[in-house]
Amino acid sequence: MGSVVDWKRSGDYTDIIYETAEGIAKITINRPEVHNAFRPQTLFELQQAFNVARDDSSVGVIIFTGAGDRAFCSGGDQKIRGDDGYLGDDEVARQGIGRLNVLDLQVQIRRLPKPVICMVAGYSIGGGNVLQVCCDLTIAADNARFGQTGPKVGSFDGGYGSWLLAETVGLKKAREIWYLCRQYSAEEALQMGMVNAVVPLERLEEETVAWARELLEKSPLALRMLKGALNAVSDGAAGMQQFAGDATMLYYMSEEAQEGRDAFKEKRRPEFDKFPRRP
Ligand code: S0N
Repeated sequence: MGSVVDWKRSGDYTDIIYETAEGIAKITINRPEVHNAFRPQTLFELQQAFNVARDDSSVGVIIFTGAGDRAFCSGGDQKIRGDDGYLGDDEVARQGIGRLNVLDLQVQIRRLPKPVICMVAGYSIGGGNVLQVCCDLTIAADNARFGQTGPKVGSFDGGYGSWLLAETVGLKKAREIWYLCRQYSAEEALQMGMVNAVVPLERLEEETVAWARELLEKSPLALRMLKGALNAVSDGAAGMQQFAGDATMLYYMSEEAQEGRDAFKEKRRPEFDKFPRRP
C-alpha cells in the first residue's frame, strides 16, 4: 500500500503508531505478528493517542487502522489472556491485575467529537471488529474479512459488540454473526451495511484519505452535533449527556451566555432583555 500523504510520526509508543498530516490523524495498531491483536499496553496507548487527536484542534478526522495488509485487528491477544482479563509482560499488564479495558476505548471512539474512519485491510475479527463497528465510517479493502469469534474462543461482547452491531446490520444478521462465528467478505459486509465502501487493497489509503478530505471540507460543529445526535439514541442517558454538553458549549459561544458571565464579573445585573425570546 503506497502512502498518498506525507505522514509525520509523533509520540513515544511501542504498540501503535501515531501520525498526522493535512488535518488528519492516523492511528495504527502495530502488532502485525499477531494480526494486530491488542494487549493492555496497546489499549492504553490507543486511548492516549485518541486523546491527543481529540485535543489537537488542527485534527478534524481520525483514521484508525492496523499495520500491514493482513489485518486491521484480530481482537484481544488470546496468548496473554488470564483468568479475569488480559495479563502479559507489558508495562501496563505488569501492574498486576487482569484488565478488560477495550470497552473504555469503544466509549472513547463514540464520545470523541470528530469523525473516526476505520480503514480495514485483511482481518477485522473479534474485539477488533467491535472497534470497527464503533467507528463512524469504515472503508474496506477487497481482501477484508469480518467476523466475531466469541462463542468459539470463550468470550463475548454484550455491549456495543452486540447491540450496536444489531443496530448496524439488523438483529437477525447480528445473531448469525455472533452465534455462528462465520467470516464475511468485504462485499458481504458492504451488502449488510457494516462498511461504507470496498476498494482494491492498493487503493485503500488513497480512498480513505479522500473520504477524510471530504469530511474536512464540512463544518466541524455540524459534524460534531450529528455524531452526538446519531449516537444519542443508542447511548441513552450517556448519549444525551454528551449531546447536552455540546449544546452547553454552543450556548457558551453565544453573546447571551457571555452577558451572564460578564455581568457576574462586573458585579452588575445581567441585561438579558436585549436578547430575543425566540419562537
Ligand atoms: C484472525 C484469524 C482468523 C486469522 O487466521 P490465519 O490467517 O490462519 O492466521 P493465524 O495463523 O491464525 O494468525 C497469525 C498469527 O497471529 C496470531 N494471532 C492471531 N489472532 C490472535 C489473537 N487474537 N491473539 C493472539 N494471537 C493471535 C496467531 O496465533 C499466529 O501466530 P503464531 O503462528 O505465532 O501462533 C485467526 O488468527 C483467529 O481466529 N484469531 C483469533 C481471533 C479471536 O478469537 N480473537 C479474540 C476474540 N475475543 C476478543 O477479542 C475479546 C474481546 C474483548 O476484548 C472484550 C469484550 C467484551 C468485554 C471486555 C473485553 C475485553 O477483554 O477487554
